[in-house]
Amino acid sequence: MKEGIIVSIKYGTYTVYSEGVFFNTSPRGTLSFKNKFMVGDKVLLSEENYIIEALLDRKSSLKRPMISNIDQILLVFSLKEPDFSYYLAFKYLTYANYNGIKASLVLTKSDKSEEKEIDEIKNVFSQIGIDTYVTCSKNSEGIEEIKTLFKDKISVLIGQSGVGKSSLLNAISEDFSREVGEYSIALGRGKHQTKEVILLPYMGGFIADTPGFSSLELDMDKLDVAHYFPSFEKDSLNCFYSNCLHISEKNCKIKERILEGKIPSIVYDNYLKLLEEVERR
Ligand SMILES: Nc1nc2c(ncn2[C@@H]2O[C@H](COP(=O)(O)OP(=O)(O)OP(=O)(O)O)[C@@H](O)[C@H]2O)c(=O)[nH]1
Ligand SMILES: [Mg+2]
Ligand SMILES: [Zn+2]
Repeated sequence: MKEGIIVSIKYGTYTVYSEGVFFNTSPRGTLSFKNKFMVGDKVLLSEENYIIEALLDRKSSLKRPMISNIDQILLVFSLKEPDFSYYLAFKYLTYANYNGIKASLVLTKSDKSEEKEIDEIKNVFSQIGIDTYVTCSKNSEGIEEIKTLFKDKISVLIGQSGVGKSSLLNAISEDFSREVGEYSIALGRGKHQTKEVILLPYMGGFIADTPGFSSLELDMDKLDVAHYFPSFEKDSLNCFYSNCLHISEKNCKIKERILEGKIPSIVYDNYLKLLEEVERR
């Protein structure tokens, strides 16, 4: 048997990458009844006919976008068109944290933004230990730096439609030839150009291009948010109440840190907003 990884699933065709070769195949009948395969799945192929014979254990998996065995998430946000949103950034970071996957921020379209705005965003996220990379697919700013992140890892680009995920991939390597869509000012979003998750082999690892989504429904409750909100994880374990929501409970470690000025107020404001959203649902 040959080990490989599913890089795309489209119209019943499973493309598996193994030892530098792409195989268009499908799982053995009984196997596809038992399992729902996803891009990122490690599988075993028969040496005779390259049929998928087994699904190997998943290290991790995400529902949206649907993908498995991810080492890192790059949350892609444009500075303009669409405008950067702190709220969405915190929401996606909470989602990544909840799923136990390391996430960093990639800001795109730096050609459309002011230095001052970029520094402000970087400053907020560096205070809570999140790496931020600034890029431009038009003038190649930050592209060389970002290339080094992908070595030997499975990385996924996640972000709204039109932020420039596919453009970023094209800037990283001409070989990718990803289709790029227009951002519509009238609609305030991209045109959902990328329709399927696909893994692209790169520097001993893979980068996933994914469809942008316009809304992310969190399947978390308030306590999950209170625990997995970026930079809350460690301290929230030391709050007096184990179900502390860090609002006005006594001996709350998160509130202490805010009063000491160790958490920027924009972080806490967005936390309260996310709690509210989860409660409304
Ligand atoms: N000015 C500028 N425009 C950019 C940059 N990167 C991407 N764009 C434009 O943004 C629009 C959307 O780019 P895409 O790469 O298709 O965005 P996407 O995130 O892949 O969108 P979906 O596939 O719909 O999720 C296109 O018109 C790009 O030309 C950039 O760095 N600067
Ligand atoms: Mg795209
Ligand atoms: Zn608390």
